[in-house]
Amino acid sequence: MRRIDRWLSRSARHLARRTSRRGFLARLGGLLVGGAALPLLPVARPAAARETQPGEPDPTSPEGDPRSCEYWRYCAVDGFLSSCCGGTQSSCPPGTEMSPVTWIGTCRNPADGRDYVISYNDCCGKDICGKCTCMRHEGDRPVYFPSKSNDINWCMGTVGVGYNSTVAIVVGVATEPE
Ligand code: ABN
Repeated sequence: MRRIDRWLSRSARHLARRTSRRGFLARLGGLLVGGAALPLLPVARPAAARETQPGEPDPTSPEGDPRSCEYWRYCAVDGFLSSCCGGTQSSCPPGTEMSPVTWIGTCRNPADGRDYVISYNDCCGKDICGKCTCMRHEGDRPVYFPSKSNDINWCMGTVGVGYNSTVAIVVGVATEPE
């Protein structure tokens, strides 16, 4: 037998004498379970929580949580938040229809400090949702300026005129008038 073969065979026999099959399986099991538990450790949790949409603030803060009235896009909302009613901040709950007529606000995004034009569309055709009432009135004008008032049922041009909730859709970056 060549020298390398003799050395390999001796090492293998030595290893076999020192390790039982049960011990090997126990160590392998420990490695697998330990590996699976790693993401649960406290170090990994904040990293996972920081998974933010690009251009959106931290979702663990009220300004970044679409189910909170303090979410930045809701600065001029008046109604119930679609995101608490089965929809999201930009999509209506199932079974409702988004109003094609909307009112517009301008809100500052704390993530980048820029102002954005937000379209507040009512979700229509289903009973009132009643969850997450949110009344913020930045730039809101009295109802006798209908195009600038958020206190109007904008369920117009939809199959059902009953108001359910409201979404806040980013239309674009607000620019200064020239
Ligand atoms: N646009 C929200 C709303 C709906 C009904 C009545 C008042 C305000």
